[in-house]
Amino acid sequence: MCTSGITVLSDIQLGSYILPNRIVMAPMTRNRAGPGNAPTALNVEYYAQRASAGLIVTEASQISPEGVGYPATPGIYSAEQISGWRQVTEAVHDRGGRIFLQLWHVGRISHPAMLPNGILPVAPSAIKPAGHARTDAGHQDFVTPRALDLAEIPAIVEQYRHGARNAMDAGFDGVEIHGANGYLLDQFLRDGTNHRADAYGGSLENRARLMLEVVAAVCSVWDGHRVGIRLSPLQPYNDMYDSNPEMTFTYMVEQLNPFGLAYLHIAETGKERPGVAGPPFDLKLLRQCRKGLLIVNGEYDLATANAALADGDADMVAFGRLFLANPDLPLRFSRRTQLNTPDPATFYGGNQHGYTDYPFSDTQG
Ligand code: 8OZ
Repeated sequence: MCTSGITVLSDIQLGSYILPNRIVMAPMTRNRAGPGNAPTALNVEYYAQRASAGLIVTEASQISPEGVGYPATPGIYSAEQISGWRQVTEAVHDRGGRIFLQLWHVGRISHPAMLPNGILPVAPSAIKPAGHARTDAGHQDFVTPRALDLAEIPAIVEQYRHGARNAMDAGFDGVEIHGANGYLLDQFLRDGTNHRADAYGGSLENRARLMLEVVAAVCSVWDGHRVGIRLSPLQPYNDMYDSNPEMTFTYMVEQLNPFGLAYLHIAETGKERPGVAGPPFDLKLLRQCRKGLLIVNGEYDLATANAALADGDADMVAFGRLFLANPDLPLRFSRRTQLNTPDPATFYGGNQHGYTDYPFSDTQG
């Protein structure tokens, strides 16, 4: 039942920005960065085409060479990468858009073949994920990662701070901390992957510590109202599990409140497979814990997104596949034009095909 007149096309204030609509382009790995993991002119075109989003969140971008886990994903640690991203932010701003960079460290979801000098991936604990890494040389079984020493953790936090500063140099409007989907921060947070016995493991307070230190570091560079964070409480992807996601994630959301972040971004994936990533709970609980703006993401369409906004279950809705395939998604929603169909064969890697050649509605008959 609709309780307000708010729709995806209503404007919204996000921190100090007034956004023209509530449609977020979800972060999507597309594996099309250039040499040196730097964004290219092709990436500039892709993001510029989608500048009518209320907010673009970029694909996940590594904060260090040790944080890389997949081929041709962009980074935010080198001068070349900053300059590539600057072309992206300028093109998006020229078209009136807003864009946040997603800060990423994959932790154990990597392979020596992807890492400098063939080193082992790092993780909270030496627990090998089931499955395989996607390396430059094709799929290879995951390896057992190396548990980070307590003394190494401050340097990880510094990598996030450095990435955040580089994102500012590259002209972004803010940053999103990738705390989701089984990557490093999520590996620390959930107890299936964190078996540490020091200040970063064991109790929930300890498991949440790294993520909160990273948030504090990023907020030392950017005002909190230009920082978002993404969590995925029920996501089993990357062999993730938590014995009590309701407790873990309600705690985390409450701990985040004092930072005054621009938004909390919840990836809802996994709710359709209750029990796989841990005992299920109603994600709406997080809405109640959250003081501030909430973005939801997970297979929404125009009708379900409008219903979520009208019912007050979220403030903005992120679209992944639909935005990938429809560069002018807000216009199509406003005109209720038919949508292009996303082609999974071209999601990851390749060239402009399936990337920048999805038609705009005004170029279709
Ligand atoms: C799909 C393929 C590779 C990486 C995530 C960054 O799940 C990703 C990702 C998604 O957050």
